[in-house]
Amino acid sequence: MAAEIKPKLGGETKMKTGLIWFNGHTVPQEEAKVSVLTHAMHYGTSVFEGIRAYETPKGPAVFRLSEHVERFFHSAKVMMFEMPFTPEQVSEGILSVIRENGYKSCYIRPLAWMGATSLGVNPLPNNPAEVMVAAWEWGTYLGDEAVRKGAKLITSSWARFPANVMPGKAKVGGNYVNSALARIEAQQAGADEALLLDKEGFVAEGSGENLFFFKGKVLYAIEHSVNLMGITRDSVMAVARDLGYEVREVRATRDQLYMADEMFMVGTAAEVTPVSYLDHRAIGKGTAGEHTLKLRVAYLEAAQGRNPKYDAWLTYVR
Ligand code: PPE
Repeated sequence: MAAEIKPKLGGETKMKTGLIWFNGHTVPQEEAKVSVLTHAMHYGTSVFEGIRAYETPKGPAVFRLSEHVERFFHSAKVMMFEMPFTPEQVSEGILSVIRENGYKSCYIRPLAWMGATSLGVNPLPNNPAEVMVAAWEWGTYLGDEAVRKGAKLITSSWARFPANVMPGKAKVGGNYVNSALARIEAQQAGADEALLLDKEGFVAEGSGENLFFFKGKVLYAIEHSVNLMGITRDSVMAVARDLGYEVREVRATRDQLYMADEMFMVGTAAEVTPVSYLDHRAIGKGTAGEHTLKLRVAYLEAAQGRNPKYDAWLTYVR
């Protein structure tokens, strides 16, 4: 006799996100449900963003909202999604989720996906896309210890996909199967995060972060090539130049990273996270680097509205 299987309730999750902006309306999380025949669930046909809002002296503010919303619509364009909302409406949805949940600071996840109108690989019968915005309180991405002592990385056996295999500059759900495989491998190996190389063996990016390293006081940013054009990367390069660092964009090899004085990862979720070890080799002193920590402080000052110079990056939630 077959064992009794107790199905989990649809939409059951341990994550508490409060109110969600779901196709234009704010609803409780329990009501923001989709069909099991959702195209995106079968084929990864979704696009998303990761955005942070920070507590500032003038109330909560979203960091680089317009750049994130622009990338969201660009990702949708790559997938030929018809978006049923304008960028202004999605921006307003983002602000309303923060406002209505009463968050002081949070991580925001806009998602657009191909719905359940039809199955079969071609997604376009599912146009227009469906859209939601959720938000939750999220602390450090890789844990406080990784920020204090530096994260331990391993190079993944999974390569970052070439530009003619997947659209790496679009934040497409399906791309993250590659990230998830790398992240699982890192976790199983006892590391905090995975470094992915490109098909030629050059350094690409982390499973969810762009990479930088220091040689002396020169800051090297891993060039875009196949990587996501990170908004944090752009912000950190600007902040570093303002602090007087020389910044160069390079194509680097993994042994070049072993020889670096400092290394760190950046992303909306990861912010600026120092790296202490790569493939069991200490980077510099094997701890969080001094210039890295200086950049982390300056980046957070900008994001948290504590440096008026970067006020144009903030959208206040009113
Ligand atoms: N590369 C990848 C592959 C990536 O996913 C991110 C963001 C970045 C670089 C940095 O991009 P930006 O956030 O614009 O600076 N990763 C998001 C998803 C994290 C997750 O676990 O989910 C993020 O940081 O929000």
